[in-house]
Amino acid sequence: MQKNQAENQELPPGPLKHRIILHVDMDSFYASVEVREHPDLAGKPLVIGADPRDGRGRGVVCTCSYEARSYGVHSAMPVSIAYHLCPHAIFLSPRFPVYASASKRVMAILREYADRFQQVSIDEAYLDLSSLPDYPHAAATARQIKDDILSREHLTCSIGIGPGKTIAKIGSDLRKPGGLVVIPPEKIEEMVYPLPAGRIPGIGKKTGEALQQKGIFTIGDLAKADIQQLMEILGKWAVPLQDLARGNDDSQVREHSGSKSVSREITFDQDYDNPELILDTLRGMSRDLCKDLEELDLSARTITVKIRFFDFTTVSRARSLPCRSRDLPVIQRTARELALPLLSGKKVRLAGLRLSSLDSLDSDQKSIGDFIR
Ligand code: TTP
Ligand code: MG
Repeated sequence: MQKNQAENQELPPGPLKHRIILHVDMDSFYASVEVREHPDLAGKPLVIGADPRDGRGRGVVCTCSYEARSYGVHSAMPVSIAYHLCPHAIFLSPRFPVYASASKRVMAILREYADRFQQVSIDEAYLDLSSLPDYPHAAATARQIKDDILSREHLTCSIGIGPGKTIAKIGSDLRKPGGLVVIPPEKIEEMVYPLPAGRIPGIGKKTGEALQQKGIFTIGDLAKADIQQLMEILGKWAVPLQDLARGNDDSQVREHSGSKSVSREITFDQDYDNPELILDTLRGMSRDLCKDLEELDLSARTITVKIRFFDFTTVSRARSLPCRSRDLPVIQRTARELALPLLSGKKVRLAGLRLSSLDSLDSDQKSIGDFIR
Protein backbone atom coordinates (compact mmCIF):
# COMPACT_ATOMS: atom_id res chain seq x y z
CA MET A 1 0.00 0.00 0.00
CA GLN A 2 2.73 2.39 1.03
CA LYS A 3 4.65 1.49 -2.09
CA ASN A 4 1.64 2.41 -4.26
CA GLN A 5 1.31 5.76 -2.54
CA ALA A 6 4.99 6.43 -3.14
CA GLU A 7 4.57 5.50 -6.82
CA ASN A 8 1.53 7.74 -7.15
CA GLN A 9 3.48 10.68 -5.78
CA GLU A 10 5.95 10.22 -8.61
CA LEU A 11 3.30 10.58 -11.31
CA PRO A 12 3.65 13.74 -13.38
CA PRO A 13 1.27 16.56 -12.47
CA GLY A 14 -1.70 17.43 -14.70
CA PRO A 15 -4.85 15.56 -15.71
CA LEU A 16 -4.48 11.78 -15.98
CA LYS A 17 -4.97 10.77 -19.59
CA HIS A 18 -6.32 7.35 -20.50
CA ARG A 19 -4.09 5.09 -22.51
CA ILE A 20 -5.01 4.20 -26.08
CA ILE A 21 -4.25 0.56 -26.87
CA LEU A 22 -4.95 -1.24 -30.17
CA HIS A 23 -5.24 -4.99 -30.56
CA VAL A 24 -4.82 -6.16 -34.13
CA ASP A 25 -5.76 -9.72 -35.12
CA MET A 26 -5.53 -10.97 -38.69
CA ASP A 27 -8.68 -12.60 -40.09
CA SER A 28 -8.55 -16.40 -40.68
CA PHE A 29 -4.83 -15.88 -41.03
CA TYR A 30 -3.40 -19.08 -42.57
CA ALA A 31 -6.48 -19.46 -44.80
CA SER A 32 -6.32 -15.82 -45.96
CA VAL A 33 -2.65 -16.19 -46.86
CA GLU A 34 -3.51 -19.26 -48.95
CA VAL A 35 -6.34 -17.39 -50.68
CA ARG A 36 -3.93 -14.55 -51.45
CA GLU A 37 -1.55 -17.08 -53.05
CA HIS A 38 -4.37 -18.90 -54.89
CA PRO A 39 -7.05 -16.31 -55.76
CA ASP A 40 -9.30 -19.04 -57.23
CA LEU A 41 -9.93 -20.14 -53.62
CA ALA A 42 -11.62 -16.83 -52.75
CA GLY A 43 -15.18 -17.26 -51.48
CA LYS A 44 -14.83 -21.03 -51.07
CA PRO A 45 -14.86 -23.09 -47.88
CA LEU A 46 -11.16 -23.67 -47.20
CA VAL A 47 -9.74 -25.73 -44.35
CA ILE A 48 -6.07 -25.59 -43.37
CA GLY A 49 -5.29 -29.12 -42.18
CA ALA A 50 -4.31 -32.48 -43.64
CA ASP A 51 -6.74 -33.67 -46.30
CA PRO A 52 -8.90 -36.43 -44.78
CA ARG A 53 -9.64 -37.83 -48.24
CA ASP A 54 -6.18 -39.13 -49.06
CA GLY A 55 -5.90 -41.48 -46.08
CA ARG A 56 -3.35 -39.32 -44.25
CA GLY A 57 -5.96 -36.97 -42.92
CA ARG A 58 -5.40 -37.17 -39.22
CA GLY A 59 -4.75 -34.31 -36.89
CA VAL A 60 -6.67 -31.13 -36.33
CA VAL A 61 -7.81 -28.07 -38.25
CA CYS A 62 -5.37 -25.13 -37.90
CA THR A 63 -7.94 -22.66 -39.16
CA CYS A 64 -10.50 -22.25 -41.93
CA SER A 65 -12.05 -19.56 -44.08
CA TYR A 66 -15.20 -17.81 -42.87
CA GLU A 67 -17.13 -19.69 -45.59
CA ALA A 68 -16.10 -22.99 -43.94
CA ARG A 69 -17.00 -21.58 -40.50
CA SER A 70 -20.60 -21.21 -41.63
CA TYR A 71 -20.72 -25.05 -41.75
CA GLY A 72 -19.54 -25.28 -38.13
CA VAL A 73 -15.89 -25.97 -38.92
CA HIS A 74 -13.40 -24.35 -36.54
CA SER A 75 -9.79 -24.44 -35.29
CA ALA A 76 -8.62 -27.42 -33.21
CA MET A 77 -11.37 -29.72 -34.51
CA PRO A 78 -10.23 -33.07 -36.00
CA VAL A 79 -10.05 -32.83 -39.79
CA SER A 80 -12.25 -35.93 -40.00
CA ILE A 81 -15.09 -34.02 -38.31
CA ALA A 82 -14.46 -30.96 -40.51
CA TYR A 83 -14.85 -33.23 -43.54
CA HIS A 84 -18.07 -34.65 -42.13
CA LEU A 85 -19.48 -31.13 -41.64
CA CYS A 86 -18.34 -29.78 -45.00
CA PRO A 87 -17.38 -32.55 -47.43
CA HIS A 88 -16.96 -30.15 -50.34
CA ALA A 89 -14.43 -27.99 -48.49
CA ILE A 90 -10.94 -27.65 -49.92
CA PHE A 91 -8.30 -29.00 -47.54
CA LEU A 92 -4.77 -27.64 -47.71
CA SER A 93 -1.86 -28.81 -45.57
CA PRO A 94 -0.35 -25.92 -43.63
CA ARG A 95 2.74 -24.21 -45.07
CA PHE A 96 4.25 -22.59 -41.99
CA PRO A 97 7.19 -20.85 -43.69
CA VAL A 98 4.74 -18.99 -45.95
CA TYR A 99 2.64 -17.85 -42.95
CA ALA A 100 5.75 -16.96 -40.95
CA SER A 101 7.05 -14.65 -43.67
CA ALA A 102 3.59 -13.08 -44.19
CA SER A 103 3.44 -12.51 -40.43
CA LYS A 104 6.86 -10.90 -40.42
CA ARG A 105 5.82 -8.40 -43.09
CA VAL A 106 2.50 -7.59 -41.39
CA MET A 107 4.24 -7.08 -38.04
CA ALA A 108 6.76 -4.75 -39.69
CA ILE A 109 3.87 -2.62 -41.00
CA LEU A 110 2.18 -2.52 -37.57
CA ARG A 111 5.43 -1.58 -35.85
CA GLU A 112 5.63 1.55 -38.03
CA TYR A 113 2.49 2.94 -36.38
CA ALA A 114 3.14 2.22 -32.70
CA ASP A 115 4.73 4.16 -29.86
CA ARG A 116 5.28 0.73 -28.35
CA PHE A 117 4.62 -2.60 -29.98
CA GLN A 118 4.14 -6.16 -28.73
CA GLN A 119 3.61 -9.13 -30.99
CA VAL A 120 1.70 -11.81 -29.08
CA SER A 121 1.27 -14.56 -31.66
CA ILE A 122 1.84 -15.19 -35.34
CA ASP A 123 -1.15 -12.99 -36.25
CA GLU A 124 -1.85 -10.62 -33.36
CA ALA A 125 -0.18 -7.67 -31.73
CA TYR A 126 -0.79 -4.82 -29.32
CA LEU A 127 0.08 -1.25 -30.25
CA ASP A 128 0.31 1.54 -27.69
CA LEU A 129 -0.85 4.76 -29.38
CA SER A 130 -1.24 6.82 -26.23
CA SER A 131 0.65 9.73 -27.74
CA LEU A 132 -2.38 10.40 -29.98
CA PRO A 133 -4.68 13.14 -28.67
CA ASP A 134 -7.87 11.05 -28.46
CA TYR A 135 -9.85 8.00 -29.56
CA PRO A 136 -11.16 9.48 -32.86
CA HIS A 137 -7.53 9.98 -33.92
CA ALA A 138 -6.78 6.39 -32.93
CA ALA A 139 -9.75 5.18 -34.98
CA ALA A 140 -8.46 7.09 -38.00
CA THR A 141 -5.03 5.51 -37.52
CA ALA A 142 -6.65 2.07 -37.24
CA ARG A 143 -8.42 2.61 -40.58
CA GLN A 144 -5.10 3.64 -42.08
CA ILE A 145 -3.45 0.48 -40.71
CA LYS A 146 -6.20 -1.69 -42.19
CA ASP A 147 -5.85 0.02 -45.60
CA ASP A 148 -2.08 -0.28 -45.47
CA ILE A 149 -2.13 -4.02 -44.68
CA LEU A 150 -4.74 -4.58 -47.37
CA SER A 151 -2.87 -2.70 -50.08
CA ARG A 152 0.62 -3.94 -49.20
CA GLU A 153 -0.18 -7.52 -48.10
CA HIS A 154 -3.66 -8.15 -49.53
CA LEU A 155 -4.84 -9.35 -46.12
CA THR A 156 -7.59 -8.15 -43.79
CA CYS A 157 -7.52 -7.74 -40.05
CA SER A 158 -9.77 -6.78 -37.17
CA ILE A 159 -8.85 -4.06 -34.70
CA GLY A 160 -10.09 -3.26 -31.21
CA ILE A 161 -9.25 -0.01 -29.42
CA GLY A 162 -9.54 0.50 -25.68
CA PRO A 163 -7.85 1.93 -22.60
CA GLY A 164 -6.12 -1.40 -21.87
CA LYS A 165 -5.06 -4.62 -23.55
CA THR A 166 -8.05 -6.68 -22.42
CA ILE A 167 -10.71 -4.24 -23.63
CA ALA A 168 -8.82 -3.83 -26.93
CA LYS A 169 -8.68 -7.60 -27.39
CA ILE A 170 -12.36 -8.02 -26.60
CA GLY A 171 -13.02 -5.27 -29.18
CA SER A 172 -10.99 -6.87 -31.98
CA ASP A 173 -13.02 -10.06 -31.63
CA LEU A 174 -16.44 -8.37 -31.69
CA ARG A 175 -16.88 -7.72 -35.42
CA LYS A 176 -14.67 -10.22 -37.16
CA PRO A 177 -13.78 -10.36 -40.01
CA GLY A 178 -12.73 -6.86 -41.02
CA GLY A 179 -14.01 -5.17 -37.84
CA LEU A 180 -12.99 -1.96 -36.16
CA VAL A 181 -14.42 -1.51 -32.67
CA VAL A 182 -13.59 1.52 -30.56
CA ILE A 183 -14.28 1.25 -26.83
CA PRO A 184 -13.28 4.44 -25.02
CA PRO A 185 -13.41 4.28 -21.21
CA GLU A 186 -16.81 5.99 -21.01
CA LYS A 187 -18.33 3.35 -23.34
CA ILE A 188 -17.17 0.27 -21.39
CA GLU A 189 -20.44 -0.10 -19.47
CA GLU A 190 -22.55 0.27 -22.61
CA MET A 191 -20.44 -1.86 -24.97
CA VAL A 192 -18.66 -4.41 -22.80
CA TYR A 193 -20.86 -5.09 -19.78
CA PRO A 194 -23.61 -6.88 -21.81
CA LEU A 195 -21.09 -9.39 -23.28
CA PRO A 196 -20.78 -12.93 -21.87
CA ALA A 197 -18.16 -13.20 -19.09
CA GLY A 198 -16.33 -15.79 -21.22
CA ARG A 199 -15.21 -12.99 -23.57
CA ILE A 200 -12.58 -12.02 -20.99
CA PRO A 201 -9.37 -13.79 -21.95
CA GLY A 202 -8.61 -16.34 -19.25
CA ILE A 203 -12.24 -17.20 -18.47
CA GLY A 204 -12.60 -20.60 -20.09
CA LYS A 205 -15.60 -22.88 -20.40
CA LYS A 206 -15.29 -24.38 -16.93
CA THR A 207 -14.86 -21.04 -15.10
CA GLY A 208 -17.70 -19.61 -17.20
CA GLU A 209 -19.97 -22.44 -16.08
CA ALA A 210 -19.01 -22.01 -12.42
CA LEU A 211 -19.83 -18.30 -12.69
CA GLN A 212 -23.15 -19.01 -14.38
CA GLN A 213 -24.17 -21.33 -11.57
CA LYS A 214 -23.90 -18.33 -9.26
CA GLY A 215 -25.92 -16.13 -11.61
CA ILE A 216 -22.94 -14.34 -13.19
CA PHE A 217 -23.49 -14.39 -16.94
CA THR A 218 -22.14 -11.15 -18.32
CA ILE A 219 -19.02 -9.05 -17.91
CA GLY A 220 -21.26 -6.50 -16.18
CA ASP A 221 -22.43 -9.16 -13.69
CA LEU A 222 -18.77 -9.91 -12.98
CA ALA A 223 -17.90 -6.23 -12.64
CA LYS A 224 -20.68 -5.67 -10.11
CA ALA A 225 -20.50 -8.99 -8.22
CA ASP A 226 -19.88 -9.14 -4.52
CA ILE A 227 -16.15 -9.78 -4.14
CA GLN A 228 -16.60 -12.30 -1.30
CA GLN A 229 -18.92 -14.37 -3.48
CA LEU A 230 -16.46 -14.12 -6.38
CA MET A 231 -13.62 -15.30 -4.18
CA GLU A 232 -15.58 -18.43 -3.36
CA ILE A 233 -15.74 -19.21 -7.08
CA LEU A 234 -12.46 -17.84 -8.42
CA GLY A 235 -10.15 -17.84 -5.39
CA LYS A 236 -7.16 -15.54 -5.85
CA TRP A 237 -8.28 -14.67 -9.41
CA ALA A 238 -11.42 -12.89 -8.15
CA VAL A 239 -9.82 -9.47 -7.71
CA PRO A 240 -7.79 -9.36 -10.97
CA LEU A 241 -10.70 -10.73 -13.03
CA GLN A 242 -13.16 -8.26 -11.54
CA ASP A 243 -10.65 -5.50 -12.30
CA LEU A 244 -10.44 -6.65 -15.94
CA ALA A 245 -14.25 -6.78 -16.15
CA ARG A 246 -14.37 -3.15 -14.98
CA GLY A 247 -11.79 -2.18 -17.61
CA ASN A 248 -9.03 -1.59 -15.04
CA ASP A 249 -6.05 -3.10 -16.78
CA ASP A 250 -2.67 -1.43 -16.59
CA SER A 251 -0.67 -4.26 -18.17
CA GLN A 252 1.90 -2.59 -20.41
CA VAL A 253 2.58 -3.09 -24.11
CA ARG A 254 6.09 -4.49 -23.99
CA GLU A 255 8.60 -5.10 -26.70
CA HIS A 256 10.20 -8.49 -26.27
CA SER A 257 13.95 -8.25 -26.27
CA GLY A 258 14.37 -11.72 -27.69
CA SER A 259 12.82 -15.19 -27.76
CA LYS A 260 13.73 -17.37 -24.83
CA SER A 261 11.41 -20.08 -26.04
CA VAL A 262 8.97 -20.88 -28.80
CA SER A 263 5.79 -22.79 -28.08
CA ARG A 264 2.42 -23.86 -29.37
CA GLU A 265 -0.57 -25.27 -27.61
CA ILE A 266 -4.01 -26.33 -28.68
CA THR A 267 -7.14 -26.73 -26.62
CA PHE A 268 -9.14 -29.30 -28.54
CA ASP A 269 -12.75 -28.58 -29.37
CA GLN A 270 -13.64 -31.50 -27.10
CA ASP A 271 -11.70 -33.99 -24.97
CA TYR A 272 -10.04 -36.84 -26.92
CA ASP A 273 -8.60 -40.17 -25.79
CA ASN A 274 -7.14 -41.12 -29.18
CA PRO A 275 -3.32 -41.09 -28.66
CA GLU A 276 -2.62 -40.91 -32.41
CA LEU A 277 -4.59 -37.65 -32.71
CA ILE A 278 -2.55 -36.12 -29.89
CA LEU A 279 0.74 -37.43 -31.31
CA ASP A 280 -0.16 -36.14 -34.78
CA THR A 281 -0.91 -32.75 -33.27
CA LEU A 282 2.49 -32.70 -31.57
CA ARG A 283 4.13 -33.72 -34.85
CA GLY A 284 2.49 -30.75 -36.55
CA MET A 285 3.57 -28.42 -33.74
CA SER A 286 7.16 -29.71 -34.04
CA ARG A 287 7.10 -28.78 -37.72
CA ASP A 288 5.71 -25.37 -36.90
CA LEU A 289 8.27 -24.69 -34.16
CA CYS A 290 11.25 -25.90 -36.20
CA LYS A 291 10.23 -23.36 -38.84
CA ASP A 292 10.07 -20.68 -36.13
CA LEU A 293 13.61 -21.60 -35.08
CA GLU A 294 14.79 -21.43 -38.68
CA GLU A 295 13.24 -17.96 -38.99
CA LEU A 296 14.95 -16.87 -35.78
CA ASP A 297 18.16 -18.70 -36.73
CA LEU A 298 18.16 -20.39 -33.32
CA SER A 299 18.28 -23.95 -32.02
CA ALA A 300 16.79 -25.46 -28.87
CA ARG A 301 18.29 -27.58 -26.13
CA THR A 302 15.16 -28.36 -24.11
CA ILE A 303 11.92 -29.89 -25.35
CA THR A 304 8.83 -29.84 -23.13
CA VAL A 305 5.52 -31.57 -23.78
CA LYS A 306 2.47 -30.44 -21.86
CA ILE A 307 -0.75 -32.42 -21.62
CA ARG A 308 -3.88 -31.24 -19.85
CA PHE A 309 -6.50 -33.88 -19.18
CA PHE A 310 -10.28 -33.49 -19.15
CA ASP A 311 -10.22 -32.95 -15.37
CA PHE A 312 -7.72 -30.07 -15.80
CA THR A 313 -4.84 -32.01 -14.25
CA THR A 314 -1.78 -30.98 -16.23
CA VAL A 315 1.48 -32.80 -16.69
CA SER A 316 4.68 -31.66 -18.39
CA ARG A 317 7.65 -33.75 -19.39
CA ALA A 318 10.91 -32.17 -20.50
CA ARG A 319 14.15 -33.49 -21.92
CA SER A 320 17.41 -31.74 -22.68
CA LEU A 321 19.23 -32.76 -25.82
CA PRO A 322 22.98 -33.43 -25.74
CA CYS A 323 23.43 -30.40 -28.01
CA ARG A 324 21.11 -27.75 -29.45
CA SER A 325 19.05 -28.76 -32.44
CA ARG A 326 16.31 -27.65 -34.79
CA ASP A 327 16.37 -30.94 -36.63
CA LEU A 328 12.73 -31.89 -37.26
CA PRO A 329 13.08 -35.70 -36.82
CA VAL A 330 14.96 -35.16 -33.53
CA ILE A 331 12.30 -32.79 -32.18
CA GLN A 332 9.41 -34.97 -33.39
CA ARG A 333 10.91 -38.17 -31.97
CA THR A 334 11.64 -36.54 -28.61
CA ALA A 335 8.14 -35.04 -28.40
CA ARG A 336 6.63 -38.45 -29.15
CA GLU A 337 8.80 -40.22 -26.58
CA LEU A 338 7.86 -37.64 -23.95
CA ALA A 339 4.14 -37.73 -24.73
CA LEU A 340 3.52 -41.44 -25.26
CA PRO A 341 3.79 -42.55 -21.60
CA LEU A 342 1.31 -39.81 -20.64
CA LEU A 343 -1.39 -40.99 -23.04
CA SER A 344 -2.85 -43.91 -21.17
CA GLY A 345 -6.48 -43.59 -22.21
CA LYS A 346 -7.39 -40.59 -20.06
CA LYS A 347 -9.16 -37.96 -22.19
CA VAL A 348 -7.00 -35.05 -23.25
CA ARG A 349 -8.16 -31.45 -23.42
CA LEU A 350 -4.97 -29.61 -24.37
CA ALA A 351 -1.60 -30.49 -25.88
CA GLY A 352 1.40 -28.19 -25.95
CA LEU A 353 5.01 -28.22 -27.04
CA ARG A 354 7.75 -25.80 -26.01
CA LEU A 355 11.32 -25.54 -27.30
CA SER A 356 13.54 -23.59 -24.91
CA SER A 357 17.15 -22.86 -23.95
CA LEU A 358 17.47 -21.25 -27.36
CA ASP A 359 20.70 -20.08 -28.81
CA SER A 360 22.44 -19.98 -32.15
CA LEU A 361 24.20 -23.13 -33.30
CA ASP A 362 27.42 -21.17 -33.54
CA SER A 363 27.50 -20.24 -29.88
CA ASP A 364 26.76 -23.85 -28.98
CA GLN A 365 29.67 -25.09 -31.03
CA LYS A 366 31.89 -22.49 -29.45
CA SER A 367 30.98 -23.66 -25.99
CA ILE A 368 31.79 -27.27 -26.91
CA GLY A 369 35.14 -26.09 -28.27
CA ASP A 370 35.78 -24.18 -25.05
CA PHE A 371 35.00 -27.29 -23.06
CA ILE A 372 37.38 -29.46 -25.08
CA ARG A 373 40.20 -26.98 -24.64
P1 TTP B 1 -6.44 -17.07 -34.69
O1 TTP B 1 -6.18 -15.59 -34.76
O2 TTP B 1 -7.01 -17.62 -33.42
O3 TTP B 1 -7.45 -17.51 -35.84
P2 TTP B 1 -7.55 -17.00 -37.32
O4 TTP B 1 -6.65 -15.84 -37.59
O5 TTP B 1 -7.37 -18.15 -38.25
O6 TTP B 1 -9.07 -16.56 -37.41
P3 TTP B 1 -9.77 -15.28 -36.77
O7 TTP B 1 -10.32 -14.50 -37.93
O8 TTP B 1 -10.83 -15.82 -35.88
O9 TTP B 1 -8.71 -14.51 -36.01
O10 TTP B 1 -5.10 -17.86 -34.98
C1 TTP B 1 -4.12 -17.40 -35.92
C2 TTP B 1 -3.55 -18.58 -36.66
O11 TTP B 1 -2.98 -19.51 -35.75
C3 TTP B 1 -4.56 -19.36 -37.47
O12 TTP B 1 -4.76 -18.81 -38.77
C4 TTP B 1 -3.96 -20.73 -37.51
C5 TTP B 1 -3.17 -20.85 -36.22
N1 TTP B 1 -3.94 -21.66 -35.24
C6 TTP B 1 -3.67 -23.03 -35.17
O13 TTP B 1 -2.82 -23.55 -35.89
N2 TTP B 1 -4.42 -23.79 -34.29
C7 TTP B 1 -5.38 -23.26 -33.48
O14 TTP B 1 -6.03 -24.00 -32.71
C8 TTP B 1 -5.63 -21.85 -33.57
C9 TTP B 1 -6.71 -21.22 -32.71
C10 TTP B 1 -4.90 -21.09 -34.46
MG1 MG C 1 -6.59 -14.21 -36.28
